Amino acid sequence: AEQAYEILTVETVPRYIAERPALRGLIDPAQITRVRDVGDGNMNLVFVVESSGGNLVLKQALPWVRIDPTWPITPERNRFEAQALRAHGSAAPGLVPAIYDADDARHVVAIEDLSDHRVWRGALNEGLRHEGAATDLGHYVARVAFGTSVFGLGAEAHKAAVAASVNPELCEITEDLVFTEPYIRHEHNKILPANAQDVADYAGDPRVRTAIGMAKLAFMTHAEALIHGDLHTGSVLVRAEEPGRARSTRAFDVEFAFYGPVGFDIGALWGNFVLAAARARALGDDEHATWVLGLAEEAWAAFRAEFAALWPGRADPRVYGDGVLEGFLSGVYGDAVAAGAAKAARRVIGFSRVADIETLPEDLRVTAIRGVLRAARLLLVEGAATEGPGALFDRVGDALAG
Ligand code: SR1
Ligand code: MG
Repeated sequence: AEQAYEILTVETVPRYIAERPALRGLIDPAQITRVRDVGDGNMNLVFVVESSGGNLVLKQALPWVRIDPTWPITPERNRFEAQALRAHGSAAPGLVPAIYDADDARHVVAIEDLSDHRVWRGALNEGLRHEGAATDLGHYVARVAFGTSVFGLGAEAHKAAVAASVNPELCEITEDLVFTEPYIRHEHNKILPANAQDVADYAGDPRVRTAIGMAKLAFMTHAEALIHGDLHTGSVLVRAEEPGRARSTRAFDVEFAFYGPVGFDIGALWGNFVLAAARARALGDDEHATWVLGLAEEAWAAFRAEFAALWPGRADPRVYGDGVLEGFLSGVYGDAVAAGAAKAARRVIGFSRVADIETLPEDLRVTAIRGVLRAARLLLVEGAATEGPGALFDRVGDALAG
């Protein structure tokens, strides 16, 4: 891929900060004590800049996928990230990192350093419980869903926001990796021989295929709100409550943001709870698996309650009465169930795997993948008809157990 701008390195970060007026005021380049390259995601460079006067994080989009440089991808995604961080920070203050600067020419955003938090996926995989994080995320999704929707913005501002947030390249990645490739023969798919029949049973089930087709259509057409677009547990930072310090939960990495179905964000969380629970079950920690699956209902209850609390402030209550609230929420629920299944299944069939499963020894990985696919099938085939996430994720627990 062509690279028409300078890529940051640990060595050049201090000069970069010195050249950016918005950053020079935050960090004195002469007082920088350390620059750490901490990028471990699929796509971007990330540096933590430490100074005696405070820290910040620089995130730079590469014009290719970081873990596969032969795969070109637009660095414009960094602009969507900045835009969505600002919109989400204003709709859901304290639930995303603060943004300090956005450099459209070098595709860099400068954001708050949250090194005293940890990535939720890793914490879940270690069996840790960050109580309240699922509630915080339910609130985050609700505030963003309401605040960026036609209900929160009104008709005119909503149209302008939709037009400014069309993010086709990143959406195409999701359309391909989540909703298409796992259901066709594709070079990205890596299937253990012992799971070949499990994948065939899942992806070959006509009911699964129809539900996934409908979920892809929803992803491409339900332009409800400026959703996060990639809200897996690796896109969440958590910090537990301590004496004298409140807990903190932040959604980050919003480069996939676009006007899409709110249920896709809820479903991303649910699908990743399934993966974490499958790991716990494979390791024999049923208690942790049950706790993790309980997060699905916790997130949903918080989302529902928060959205309903915001509802009285909606635009145009003449038309959008309380029946519309119920109709909207039940649409979100249906989208979330299908998205949850799709997001779990893609991580055990296609490109971009997760530590929850990949760090298991092979025999346990086979068991976990089998459970994830059984759970995904249950969600797609019977999920929307099951009474609420409590009952549904109890059944998911049974499906994981076999
Ligand atoms: C090219 S890899 C893309 C994947 O990584 C991100 O985390 C998203 O989940 C996306 O599907
Ligand atoms: Mg990401």
